[in-house]
Amino acid sequence: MEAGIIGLPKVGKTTLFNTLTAAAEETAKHAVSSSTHLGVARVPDPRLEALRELFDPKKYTPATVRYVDIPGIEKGSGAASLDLARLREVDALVHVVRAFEDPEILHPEGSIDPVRDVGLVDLELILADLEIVERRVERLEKAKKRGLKPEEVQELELLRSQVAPALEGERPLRGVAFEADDERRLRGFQLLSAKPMLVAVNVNEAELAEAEPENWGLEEAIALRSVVISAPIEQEISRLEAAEQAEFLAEVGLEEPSVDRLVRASYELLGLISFFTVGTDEVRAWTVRRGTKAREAGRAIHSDIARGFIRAEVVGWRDLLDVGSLAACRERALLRLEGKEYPVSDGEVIHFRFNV
Ligand SMILES: Nc1nc2c(ncn2[C@@H]2O[C@H](COP(=O)(O)OP(=O)(O)O)[C@@H](O)[C@H]2O)c(=O)[nH]1
Ligand SMILES: [Mg+2]
Repeated sequence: MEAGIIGLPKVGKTTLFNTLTAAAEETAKHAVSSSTHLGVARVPDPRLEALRELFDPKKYTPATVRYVDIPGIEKGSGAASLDLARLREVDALVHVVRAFEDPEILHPEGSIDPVRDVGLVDLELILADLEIVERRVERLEKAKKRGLKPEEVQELELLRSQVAPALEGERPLRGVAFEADDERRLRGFQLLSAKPMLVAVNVNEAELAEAEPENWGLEEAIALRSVVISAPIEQEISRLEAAEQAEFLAEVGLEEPSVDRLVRASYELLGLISFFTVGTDEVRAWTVRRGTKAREAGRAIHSDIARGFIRAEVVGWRDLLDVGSLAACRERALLRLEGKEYPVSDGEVIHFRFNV
């Protein structure tokens, strides 16, 4: 999965990107960023870490999310300031909004107001979408002379009756409930305001422990999920050794790094879950959509597993840790045999039996 980090200039996007992907891109107060950065974040997962301790494997492979750090969006640009081509490809958007005060860093609007900023950036996405939709409608209208295919008729109807009105009313498409067929029709357009969005509210260090997204009324904004972070603090945390990290987290009143919550929230936003495979060779997390059946989950590992699928041996990660080995789980009937239609749950350890 790939998420694009967007927002107004100087809100902490690159600081967050650096933390997530252990990169070191420029974040000086007065630097102007104009390039797009790409990095990979390991999905932090205490469950997988615990399994690693148990198996002491040669190889450890957590799930990953790719993040793209896009230069700041300028108001009124219709997202022209965006690396649009790159942004269209991402599965989800992480919108960083500024809630921190810092007299040395000018806010383009002159004041701190996360809800307003969410609206500003949404508007740029909406305008970029509207341009695409209007162009498509125009083309289909022209093609009417030669006669439209049934599929084109439906597409035109969808764009005219639902998509354009929402965009013209300045409503992001992610808040519109489309029928499954219409959603499929729209997918090819890669519309920006239709992408799932997570808002990362970047607050001052001092507010981190108490801050709730509700404080800004963000939950009422359209179809959003939000998490509170303090980008510089997160960066500091990520540079500490594990023991120091725990101490520091306690000091700032956090149970875990906020970026961990952010990555998990991105997962949930996209309806993704992880299942694990374990052994002394490798302990590994695999990413699938929620509701994926056992045989398809096997395909994430290798097509042979799906082809020659016999059974999935399934146990919850907690049970496996409590009991200490797959063999012991089997003895205590904690290891279940499931067929190809079994819907995999988040955090299950699976051993596939297959035959090709
Ligand atoms: N005081 C304060 N400064 C921050 C915070 N987050 C980012 N900054 C600073 O804001 C400046 C711009 O950050 P950067 O990550 O480059 O923002 P970008 O333009 O959105 O990529 C940098 O000097 C950061 O150190 C924060 O939560 N509090
Ligand atoms: Mg930047």
